[in-house]
Amino acid sequence: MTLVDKIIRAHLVSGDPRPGAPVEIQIDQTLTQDATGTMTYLQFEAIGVPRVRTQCSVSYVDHNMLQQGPHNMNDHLYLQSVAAKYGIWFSKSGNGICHQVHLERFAVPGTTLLGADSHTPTCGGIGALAIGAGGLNIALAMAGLPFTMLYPRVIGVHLTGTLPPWVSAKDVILKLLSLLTTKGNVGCVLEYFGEGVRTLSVPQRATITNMGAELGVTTSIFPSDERTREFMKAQARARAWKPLAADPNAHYERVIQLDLSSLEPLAAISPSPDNVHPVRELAGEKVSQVIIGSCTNSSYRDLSIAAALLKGRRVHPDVSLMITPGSRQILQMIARSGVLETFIAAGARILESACGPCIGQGGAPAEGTLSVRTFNRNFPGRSGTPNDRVALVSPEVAAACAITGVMTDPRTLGIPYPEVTEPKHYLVEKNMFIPPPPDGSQVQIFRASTIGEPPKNSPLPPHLHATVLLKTGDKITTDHIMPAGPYLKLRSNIPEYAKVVFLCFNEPGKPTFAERALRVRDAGRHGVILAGESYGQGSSREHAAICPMYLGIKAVIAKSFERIHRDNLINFGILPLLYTTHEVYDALAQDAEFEIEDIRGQLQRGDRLVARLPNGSSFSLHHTLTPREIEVVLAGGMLNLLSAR
Ligand code: MIC
Ligand code: SF4
Repeated sequence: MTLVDKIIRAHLVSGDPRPGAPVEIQIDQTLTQDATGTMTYLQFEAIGVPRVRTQCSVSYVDHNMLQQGPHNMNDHLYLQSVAAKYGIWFSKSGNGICHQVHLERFAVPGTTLLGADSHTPTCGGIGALAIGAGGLNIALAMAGLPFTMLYPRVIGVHLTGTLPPWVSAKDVILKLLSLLTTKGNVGCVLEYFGEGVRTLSVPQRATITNMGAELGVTTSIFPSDERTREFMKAQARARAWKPLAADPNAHYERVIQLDLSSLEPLAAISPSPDNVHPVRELAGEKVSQVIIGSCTNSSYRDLSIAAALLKGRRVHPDVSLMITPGSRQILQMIARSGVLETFIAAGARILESACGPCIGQGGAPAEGTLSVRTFNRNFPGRSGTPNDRVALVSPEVAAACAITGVMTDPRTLGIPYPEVTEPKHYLVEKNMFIPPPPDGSQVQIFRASTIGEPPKNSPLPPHLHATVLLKTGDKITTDHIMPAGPYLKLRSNIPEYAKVVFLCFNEPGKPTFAERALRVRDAGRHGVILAGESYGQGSSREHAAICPMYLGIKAVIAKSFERIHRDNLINFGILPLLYTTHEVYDALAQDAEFEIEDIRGQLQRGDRLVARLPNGSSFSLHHTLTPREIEVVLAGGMLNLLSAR
């Protein structure tokens, strides 16, 4: 058995453990962050169980931290009170990025973790089966219900060799992104094995599993070995460690061979994390901004190696260098070790331990300039600047660019490779965690005017009178559907947030997508979206389904869907439909109208749907919905289905 087989079988509630088959698994731990958390907990409240039924649930505050206006802090106080009431750990704003902190304090090898954030697989670095999902799925898991997923196809990644100097974990995942791309990996899990594994520390492994999210895989996982034990011991959690590995003759669907010694510094350039080039080929391009941070690359080691390069040097006059430590533990440790002092002396700007510029909360680059970041995403406009140019790199490359002011392969600097070792002891204290009280039943929930109710959907209508509201191409990300940045503060207010659905496709002087959608809805028709391959890449934000639902969207028709977003659409009663021939895509223009008669009956009868155009001709669509998913869509979403029971 693979490691994935072992963990899934140990958590199997129902289903046939065979690749591609739906299975239900028990969830041990959950995590949420504030930007997805408010909706998650509003839905959890609606489900109505008195206390969480997981082994451990944690609510983090790390995304919305700017507190311009009351929105953010209203959310934080709401989250804190819900956590106390329902038995959830609360990690206060400033304590760090959810994935980094969860790895440090809570993640356990061999457990299942479901998180309301697409980078939840970070904890695969410690040997947990860590999966990102929409908030409603997290709410259901907290209520003790199993999580439904397709039994994954497990791809083995056989690591050999050792990373050469100046090459780091980021280059491993960038290499895999160049090989596998961001499309076509739905339903797979990457499982790492081989003698190269033990050359990587847990934080390095976590960089790799974190950015595995960009491949679109369900998760990525490393075995739990001596290095894992070392890390957990240094975090004063050795007792929670256990060894875990695939059987020596484990069967993988396929195996990718990766010799760590053969890698070199790489960079992924906008518009996609799979647009990967060797840094040496980009060398010399002027850089205006460098940011070292995010849940991908802000570990103690990452910041220490960047500081080692900057020691005794200064940031190039034309570069703005920003640092966001991944957690308060790391911030305190770099304060003690002198790394922080080195950054300050070199001319870096120190931001707080949070997502910050990674989710467009400040740090937008100047127009037409290159921003070099140690982050995981470079989707268009995500930085806050339209037509941005963002390079995703390792901390080593980022620090080199900060010194020279141009894209730089650090191997060319002539600096001896700094020796940075993992700390034997991390600084462990829990000042910014609030453990749940033994009995929360008397806790009053904090409610505020900026926090709305989760909107309700109506059941799927008997006939679909479809109007194509938008025709888009391939690789539409959830950042295209629901922008973050300045709009992030609207996450708890669906009617307001819905106004910016597909903002990037709005044209000046013309009605917005939201206005057109409401007009179609009020005319008694049903808005649909037509898209290409890999619709819904990126974030787990269920707002990319809730807000379109609020605007009356009933179906998305695409060539293929990404896993989390497909689940979110179904959870909120929006049909993910597929076309088999490209002719259907070509035949339908924006504003086209068509009818799907007796859509409810057609869905129940089979996987094909016949649609009719106004000229009388017809075309067919199909779906891959399970009987359970059909039930959810017919009811108009999971909450409707649950309340009907
Ligand atoms: C992201 O990196 O896009 C986010 C912001 O962390 C999201 C969650 C969100 O949209 O709130 C994610 O990755 O799931
Ligand atoms: Fe936060 Fe960025 Fe990580 Fe998302 S990818 S959790 S925004 S640091």
